Amino acid sequence: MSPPANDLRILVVEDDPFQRTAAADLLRAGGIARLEFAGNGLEAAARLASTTFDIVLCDIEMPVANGPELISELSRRGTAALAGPPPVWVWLTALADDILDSHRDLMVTLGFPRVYALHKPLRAASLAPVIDDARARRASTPTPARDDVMPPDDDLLAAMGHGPLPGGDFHIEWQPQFDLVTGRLTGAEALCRWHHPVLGPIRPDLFIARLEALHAADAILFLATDRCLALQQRLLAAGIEIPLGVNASAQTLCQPGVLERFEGMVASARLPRRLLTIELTEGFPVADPMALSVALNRLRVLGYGVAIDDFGVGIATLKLLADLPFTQIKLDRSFVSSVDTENQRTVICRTMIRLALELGLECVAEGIETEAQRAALQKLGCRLGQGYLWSRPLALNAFVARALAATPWTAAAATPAPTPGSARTSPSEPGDAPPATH
Ligand code: G
Ligand code: G
Ligand code: MN
Repeated sequence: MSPPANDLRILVVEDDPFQRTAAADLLRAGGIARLEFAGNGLEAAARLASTTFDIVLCDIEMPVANGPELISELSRRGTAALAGPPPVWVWLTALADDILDSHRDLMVTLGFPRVYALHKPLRAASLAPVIDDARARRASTPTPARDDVMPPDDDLLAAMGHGPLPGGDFHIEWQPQFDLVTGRLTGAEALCRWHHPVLGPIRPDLFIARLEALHAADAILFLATDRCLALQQRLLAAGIEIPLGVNASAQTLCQPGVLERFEGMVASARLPRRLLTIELTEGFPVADPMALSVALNRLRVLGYGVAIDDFGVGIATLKLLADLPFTQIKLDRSFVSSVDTENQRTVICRTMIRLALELGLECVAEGIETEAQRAALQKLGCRLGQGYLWSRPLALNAFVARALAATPWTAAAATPAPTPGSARTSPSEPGDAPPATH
């Protein structure tokens, strides 16, 4: 059961005595008894380090140690910043929406799971959901999950088959992609997973970054490709013809011999190359732009699709898009997640979608979680997407079952509408009939 509101402990960070009294009156009228105050960001940081709060209501504009300075102080203090679990955080200001949004994102980045941004003057109606949220959080005893553990490199290399120890299981999961308008299955992305024998599932961004640093990430490209080819045989046998995406960094694609081996695998499987898309991941910097351009052009000439992953984040810049022969743009989740709520991001999404359309590229929105996001993206002209709204990444058999359930199926209906300038949808592309030998 949720605790009563009067059990909540709230910190109000506010320099102005009038505003402070107004907030206190409002909270006390709502039954909150345990109220504490700080007059600036430094006082607030000291209180947070010694006491556990359920909610913090924090002004952004303060003459001494304002909102940004408080963020910086909390970041500097690291794990010592908070005495207990993170409170529900509320920014209060009369400043413009973009500043509120930006402050909210910063707190999320700092690790605060629930962050609100409210305009002054504070009202009971806007505070009610915050109080409900804090009560619900108190009621559910949170189990602090440690999901940031990275096993030693030896385990990783062993799991990749490079070392003497059994390092656990690497496998691929499949996240289906859908037509935002018709709801049809249009493809899937292969995502690598590592289950460590002792520590359990390891976050992909952690182990993939280590593999990149060890120059060993080519192994997961080959693993993903191998599984893609096997899956494509099953899908084609069932009459299902959808492209599958595999991720690879610039570093991996530029490694000598990698493209040859990749192409050799696809050629032996006699898979039409247009049914494979290589997603250039955003994480690893491009050391040799010329080599990357050569690699992507080689893939295109052979008939593969090439996607710029997490567009707008990391290395996935307009410059990269301008220089390289992509066939698909993948809109990063960080933009998609607020496409329906934040004006600034809606504009950015609309512009990126238009850019894709005008360049004749497919546009795939990533991380769609709600119907509102889907509808907003559809309205902006984005045709394809993936995300928890439809499905998390699935184990092989679950994905195949889902694909089969989506039949009766016709290639024409499920393939995204051909776009001018996109070589992927042309029937005469060289990828259609790979040679048996190479
Ligand atoms: O599902 P998710 O948490 O899996 O993936 C986290 C990140 O890891 C994403 O940025 C994704 O692109 C990347 N990733 C997942 N699988 C692979 C892979 O096989 N190769 C590479 N290079 N990156 C991958
Ligand atoms: O390759 P890329 O960075 O785009 O990897 C996709 C990542 O996003 C994977 O980690 C995948 O598990 C994750 N993901 C896919 N759909 C969703 C979603 O709807 N919400 C969230 N939060 N993550 C998602
Ligand atoms: Mn990807």
